[in-house]
Amino acid sequence: MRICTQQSSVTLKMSPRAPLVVLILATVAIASTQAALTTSDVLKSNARYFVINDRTGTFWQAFRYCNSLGLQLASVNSANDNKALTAAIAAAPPRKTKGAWWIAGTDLGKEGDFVWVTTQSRLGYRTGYTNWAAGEPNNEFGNEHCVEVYSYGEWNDKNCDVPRNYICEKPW
Ligand SMILES: [Ca+2]
Ligand SMILES: [Ca+2]
Repeated sequence: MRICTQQSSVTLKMSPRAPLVVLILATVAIASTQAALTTSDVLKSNARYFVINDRTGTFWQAFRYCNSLGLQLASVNSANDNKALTAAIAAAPPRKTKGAWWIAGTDLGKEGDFVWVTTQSRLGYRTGYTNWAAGEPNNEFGNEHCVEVYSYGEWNDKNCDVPRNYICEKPW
């Protein structure tokens, strides 16, 4: 023990005494938001669906934002479309909010009669394809008139004023 202590003491004496520097690492909240999508990004992209995870809005705010990019709120007309939509959700940058994404379905015109507001065609028109979650649409509280899609691709009618991320598509 004694020998050890002495050796230790010698080592300390021989070492240059560096000043103790305490580095305080400030937690810098680096904005993890994605760069906002621009019309030029849209024009360059071959994608059909654009998942907007850097902002939220009501159904109509989502509608207008998509239009401002030369896009429209997303519609889904087949199982293939829905597959592409869920793939786009999975590939999108992470987001801070929970919940589903607005797509273009609504029954604001006539209760229970859902149309794509962008094309004025009924959900399932021609293809018969819809992908409602079990028990939906249920018009809960008599106040659900806009369609959201869950990450796994099923649809729900929801209060149009609830803030949501949303999905735009290239019109064709
Ligand atoms: Ca409704
Ligand atoms: Ca519902």
